[in-house]
Amino acid sequence: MPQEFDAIVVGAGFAGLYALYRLRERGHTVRVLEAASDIGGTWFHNRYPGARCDIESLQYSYSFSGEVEQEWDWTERYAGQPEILRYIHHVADRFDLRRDIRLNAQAVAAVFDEARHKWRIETGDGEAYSAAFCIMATGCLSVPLDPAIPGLGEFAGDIYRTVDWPHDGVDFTGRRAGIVGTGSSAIQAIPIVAEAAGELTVFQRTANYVIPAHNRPLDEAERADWKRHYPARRAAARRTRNNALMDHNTRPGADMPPGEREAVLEARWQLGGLTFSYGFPDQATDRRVNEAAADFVRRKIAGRVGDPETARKLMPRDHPLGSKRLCVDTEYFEAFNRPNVRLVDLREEALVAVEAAGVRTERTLYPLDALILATGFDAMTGALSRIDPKGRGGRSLREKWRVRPSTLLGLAVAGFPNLFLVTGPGSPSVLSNMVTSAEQNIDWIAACLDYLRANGVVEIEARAEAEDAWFEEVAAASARTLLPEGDSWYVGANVPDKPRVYMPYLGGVPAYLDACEKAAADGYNAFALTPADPAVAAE
Ligand code: NA7
Repeated sequence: MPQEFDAIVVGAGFAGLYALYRLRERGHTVRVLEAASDIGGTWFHNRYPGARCDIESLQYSYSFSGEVEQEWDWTERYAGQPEILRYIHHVADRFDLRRDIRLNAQAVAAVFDEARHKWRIETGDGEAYSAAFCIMATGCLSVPLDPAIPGLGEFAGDIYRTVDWPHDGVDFTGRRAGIVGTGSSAIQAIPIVAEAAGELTVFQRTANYVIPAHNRPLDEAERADWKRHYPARRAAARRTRNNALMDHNTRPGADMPPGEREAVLEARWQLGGLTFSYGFPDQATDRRVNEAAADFVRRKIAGRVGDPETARKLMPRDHPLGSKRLCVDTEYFEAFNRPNVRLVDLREEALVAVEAAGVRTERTLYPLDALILATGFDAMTGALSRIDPKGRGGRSLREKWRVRPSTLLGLAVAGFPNLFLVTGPGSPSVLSNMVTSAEQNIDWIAACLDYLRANGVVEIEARAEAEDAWFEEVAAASARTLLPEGDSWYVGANVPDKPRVYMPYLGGVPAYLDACEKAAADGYNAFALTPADPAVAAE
């Protein structure tokens, strides 16, 4: 017999832990199912050297508890993985969350039982659970992709994946290391591996726009200032496009004299990190402004890399700035000035295969002792497609999303009653501060469950026409920008056969929050609500 709960939450990262806290507080019985051997989600898995958040720590943290805000002291502007994981453990302990979390319990199947209005969820460890509601807090970057490179299995050295790095670290001293990928993970790892390794060969397919983090320790005065102003700053952040205070400029770049535009870009560069996206409100929509920012970054690369030929290869030219996620670095380009680091441009010499001795390109064999894969994720839809929930009439979510990843507000899917997503496709999600956006989604879900309970509703399901309308809205928001042009994980370009759809909602957090609020305030008109069946209720 399955174990019965009011709600099952899949995933014990930032989102799943908050879902547990919030739903438990509202009087629901909840069980969290976590595939890993401990909590933390992204921050449990991604332990590669240099792993660090690209949103500032004072903002990339829970807002639901004033006490936690006051008692936790972030040590750096951008927190590293160990510190974020410590924070997650602190919150879990403080609110006694662990007692309702089952670890090593990977959800492998989820089937909606229409007669009972309940989800049945099975885990890889052979357990079964039943609940009226299933909340998928499965993460947006949680299913890693091994690259389709022939011969990976032939490699005689060690293969490491950034996403499941050995917990006690790797000693690269004196070894010939190679790394495939130059996305955010690789860009953080490369300078650190380069310092340790005998040699490091970087295999780059696409050069990326990379902005310096200017990471630094936080001092007591800065922390105290944030602690004094947290409520007001969180509220202000929710009125920004991305749920984060990043000093968003409001003056368009299009009509600015070039000298002035350059000054704005230089100021952004000095601010560092993702703030570079918010130098001009038209940077993502006006090609000339975007190109001015892109050209600025290329010139900075030229200034940071000693060898002009290497600098040229490191300059992105084939996609608008921001159409792949901006990377945030500490000494990334400087690593290429080291005598033990070499760049292989796979656009000039394609990767042919991995062999026992190393990586072979069209030109030569690069002998290696260790190979690091930093090759990305099946983003936003990957985790759910893998579980493949079966909704009304046995309908498969994987099959539905094979056509297009449509949702209503990134929260619900037509054909899948009582299933909720957190930061799903069609919400601002990965374009925003994920912690705050997850909290907002979960607060919406919790309020919805209150409403259903108060009104004797046993089923809630997104209406297909409402979902279609929201999908069009999401598509229109991205069509107003240059951002779908890049072959990014935002559009699923890194996964063979994935439909090319810009998945996150680009209309900004305020518009999204308005839409969520409206969807609740009008009595959930965009959803079909089913009242309790007296026969089942009497059981
Ligand atoms: P990303 O950003 O998806 O980067 C993956 C990298 O791996 C990227 O440079 C890819 O090149 C490269 N890649 C993937 N497959 C191959 C093959 N077959 N050959 C060569 N190179 C390949 O993942 P990250 O983990 O770095 O970052 C993910 C997000 O985590 C990041 O955006 C932040 O939000 C945090 P490509 O660009 O596809 O040519």
